[in-house]
Amino acid sequence: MELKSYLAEKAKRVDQAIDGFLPKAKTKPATIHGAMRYSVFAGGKRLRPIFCIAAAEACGGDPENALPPACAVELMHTYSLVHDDLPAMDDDDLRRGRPTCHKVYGEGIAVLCGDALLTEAFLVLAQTEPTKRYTARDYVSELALTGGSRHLIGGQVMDLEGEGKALSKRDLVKIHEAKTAALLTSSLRLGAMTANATPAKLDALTTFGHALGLAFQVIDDILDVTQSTEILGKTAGKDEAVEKSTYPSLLGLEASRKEAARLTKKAMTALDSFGKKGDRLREMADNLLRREF
Ligand code: GRG
Repeated sequence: MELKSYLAEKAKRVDQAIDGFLPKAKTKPATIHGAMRYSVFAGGKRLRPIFCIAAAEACGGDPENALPPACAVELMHTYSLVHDDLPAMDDDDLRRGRPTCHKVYGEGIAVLCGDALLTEAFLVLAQTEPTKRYTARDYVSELALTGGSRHLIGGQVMDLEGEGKALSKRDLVKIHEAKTAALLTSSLRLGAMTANATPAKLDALTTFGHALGLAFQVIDDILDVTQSTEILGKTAGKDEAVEKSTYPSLLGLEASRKEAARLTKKAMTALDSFGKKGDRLREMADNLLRREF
């Protein structure tokens, strides 16, 4: 199947499953369920759930068994975006091209909406079938470790505390590991766990997810520089009011491009043990880094 059709088909299946898991919009109190659905069904790419499903397939598993963790990682991702957009954090008015949750529902409901999505993520994750090697304890530990203060939240703290300061490359890498690479890696690992993957396969996916997540961020930073200089008369947005350390600002553009290439190669090499079964993951990584996904 062509990648484009594969992505569209999997995104549709994930959306159907999330729709089935979430309380209906009219379930009382309707405001919170409306806000949760507004935030989740806002046109996200479903990158993490599709990587979760593709990892299950690469390990010989049934994609349907990977649906609960696939939905759980998307719910956790959406919670992080809703909270990240709040006035106390990034104070953004738009997300995925639409008014942010707090702009539509108010700050109090947006805080609760994020909390509810995070809680729901674990309720959904609990529906994952155990395999010979992995039980509910393994699934929950995987996602909780990533979502907690050691990774996702820790990364947000480092980001908040680093605002207006010149960060080292080491600090920048730590932030991207925590904010981007960790959840991508757990998505892959959870999918593989539903396929009863060997620990060696989980290790390979950890290396792949980590390198891919970092490469994604380096490329994001490079595009920020190269694309913004092309836009004439661009007015500074809220993000630009606070000077942020980026790969190009720390290493320069050329070294950043080399770093992106090094990380991309590392990600691809990590898939060697999958042989042809890793082709879909390779294709997705390639498209993600070219920003065609
Ligand atoms: C715990 C409040 C809190 C925040 C955690 C994830 C995060 C930290 C903040 C979100 C902001 C951000 C830019 C994170 C980097 C991760 C990233 C690349 C997010 C965008 O993900 P996409 O491109 O978005 O998959 P869509 O909209 O397609 O789902």
